[in-house]
Amino acid sequence: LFASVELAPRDPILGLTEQYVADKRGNKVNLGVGVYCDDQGRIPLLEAVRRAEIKRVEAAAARGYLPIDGIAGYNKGAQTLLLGPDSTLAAEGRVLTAQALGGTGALKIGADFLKQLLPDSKVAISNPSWENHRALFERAGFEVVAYTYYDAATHGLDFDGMLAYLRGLPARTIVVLHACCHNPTGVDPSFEQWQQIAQVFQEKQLVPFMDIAYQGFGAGLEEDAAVVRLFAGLGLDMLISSSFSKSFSLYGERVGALTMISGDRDESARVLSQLKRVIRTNYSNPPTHGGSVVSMVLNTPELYQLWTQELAGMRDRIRSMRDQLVDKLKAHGVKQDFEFVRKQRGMFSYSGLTSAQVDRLREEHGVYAIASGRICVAALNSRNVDYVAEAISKVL
Ligand code: PLP
Ligand code: TYF
Repeated sequence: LFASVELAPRDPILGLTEQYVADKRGNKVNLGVGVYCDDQGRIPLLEAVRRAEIKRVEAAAARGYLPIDGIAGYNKGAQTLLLGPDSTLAAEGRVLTAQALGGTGALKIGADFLKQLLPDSKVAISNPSWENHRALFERAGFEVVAYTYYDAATHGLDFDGMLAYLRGLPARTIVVLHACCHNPTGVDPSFEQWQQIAQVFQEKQLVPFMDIAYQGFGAGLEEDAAVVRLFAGLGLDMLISSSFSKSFSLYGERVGALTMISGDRDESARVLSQLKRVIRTNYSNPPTHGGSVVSMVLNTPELYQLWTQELAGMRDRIRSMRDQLVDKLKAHGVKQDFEFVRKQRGMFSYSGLTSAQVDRLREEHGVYAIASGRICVAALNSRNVDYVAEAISKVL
């Protein structure tokens, strides 16, 4: 039966972590995978999460099946993070949210839903984009193209190129947008640029599928949702996949959500009924624990307050690591300009290192980065940043 099965390639990012784990050197540093580590180099358990988990265990809650679309309070909380507490769209019943298995799960149920609705549409992702975007939408049956995005020469956005590409797409093309903290480049459009991008979506009737996996890691929870609110405010029907993996440091609990904004309450009810069908035939209903914990944090004022403080702490620590990396590169005699690293947002930086330099970093210094030159700034800490800067100075 399985004799003809071919060996599939490893996920380039998760595969690198396997290599890192097997590395016996004591000074190794994993800047590959997008995971936030604290200054001790550990994945933190947030205090807000810990308190919610204790409450949950003490309550000895039953573990029956959840509704197909998950926990109502979780969904409302996820929606409020995106649109704010006083959203008119939500009040009008035009917004639906379903708990999903991480941001990936949200993208996948969104993709499966869209394939039924728009079987002939293409999906456009940014060039470059998160490793899994292309594969996920192709698996769902779509042809995937890539829109102009990153400009290596400026370490910034090729905004004119992006607009021109989007303008050339046929109506109803599904366009995946990173709402903030672009993965892998760390380069986001400015709000003024987003306004122009939104205008193209209106004019050309493109379908926005926003991916927000790093809300709170850019400028702040509210600020990072500005693009979602901009598009929603213009009356664009859209899909949004949220991930709480990073913002709650709950990677393995698979906490995410799919939100869809439609024309009216009736449309929304029909869309939800079809989305539930997609979920039911995939995994029936989501798991209880992670969703309950996130829901408790989002809906308990003291825990919410604590969480936003902890999130701000993570955001500030990453910013400080960006500064320290740039300063230490200079201190190690690097003449190349790395100032762009300070401007990039979120966990990642497209460092401009070539794949040959990335190989040398790994082989000679035990510093792991993605072949594209992407480094996870959130894995730097006060103990390894100098070592990493020195290693980079040696391979440049
Ligand atoms: N989208 C982007 C842009 C990401 O970087 C990630 C990272 O994991 C995801 C989606 C997937 O999120 P999750 O880990 O919650 O599935
Ligand atoms: O880009 C990253 O590193 C994170 C983690 O298949 C990740 O988004 C990477 C690859 C993957 C799933 C998650």
